[in-house]
Amino acid sequence: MRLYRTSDGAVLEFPSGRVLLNDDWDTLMRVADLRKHLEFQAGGTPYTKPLLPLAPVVSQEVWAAGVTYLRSRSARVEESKDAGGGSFYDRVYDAQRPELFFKAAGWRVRGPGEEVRIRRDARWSVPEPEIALYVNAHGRIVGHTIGNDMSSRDIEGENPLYLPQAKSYDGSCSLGPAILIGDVLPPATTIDIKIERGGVMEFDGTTTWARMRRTPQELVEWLYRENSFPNGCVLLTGTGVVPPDAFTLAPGDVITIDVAEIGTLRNTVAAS
Ligand code: DO4
Ligand code: MG
Repeated sequence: MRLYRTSDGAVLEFPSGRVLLNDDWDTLMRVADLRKHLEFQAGGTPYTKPLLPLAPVVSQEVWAAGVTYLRSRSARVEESKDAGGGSFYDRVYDAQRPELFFKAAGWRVRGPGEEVRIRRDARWSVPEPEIALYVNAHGRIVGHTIGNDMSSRDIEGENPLYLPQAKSYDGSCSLGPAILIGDVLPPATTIDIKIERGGVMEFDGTTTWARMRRTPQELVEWLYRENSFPNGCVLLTGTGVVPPDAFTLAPGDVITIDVAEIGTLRNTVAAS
């Protein structure tokens, strides 16, 4: 089952078709057993309009985990070595406590087809294709979607204390197109990213969910230790794909992230 947020309301997709739900988004995110709740909706009002998904988030906070893949660790060590930050990334990769940071309020998140942004004061910007967990108020994983954790690598690399500015700004996060309902994603799931400029492929990369060093439950457990989320939250799980150091995003670039089980999240980089 896939759950979409649309301007008509929440739309649930079964292999047999789509239905429009009566519950509003935040109510759904508060349901204790979302899968069971949704399974009973199959006989609801059919939804036959073309699907135009919005960002699948309303009042949920978006958090993110970092340095959960070897590729992210090596990229970060390299970008911050002149600032003496390299060892932080090495250490957090192996440490028991993961890196967790606040990424965006729900209203700041862009959906499929919307523009994402690079900071005007950044020289080196990249997308980060990630699996995002939907976690309910009880700390239970209820689904997965695709996330793009847009990042300014020069700002992050200059000083690790600049991380919030490198990570959180208008247009720095996109999510979608749908929540794949369920608590587990198969380890073999692949996360593919393509970046096109003027119709030409600039970068193409892939990783698998199995390459993440930590378990999703472990990340959730740390996040929920001292935080409560009455309407649930979204947790980006880190990137395993980083373009080569010579690459930076430019306005007009088209970023396409594919996870076959979930769908395609495509965004264009805004002009400014
Ligand atoms: O520590 C910097 C951020 C790491 C991150 O966002 C990632 O690994 O995905
Ligand atoms: Mg990231």
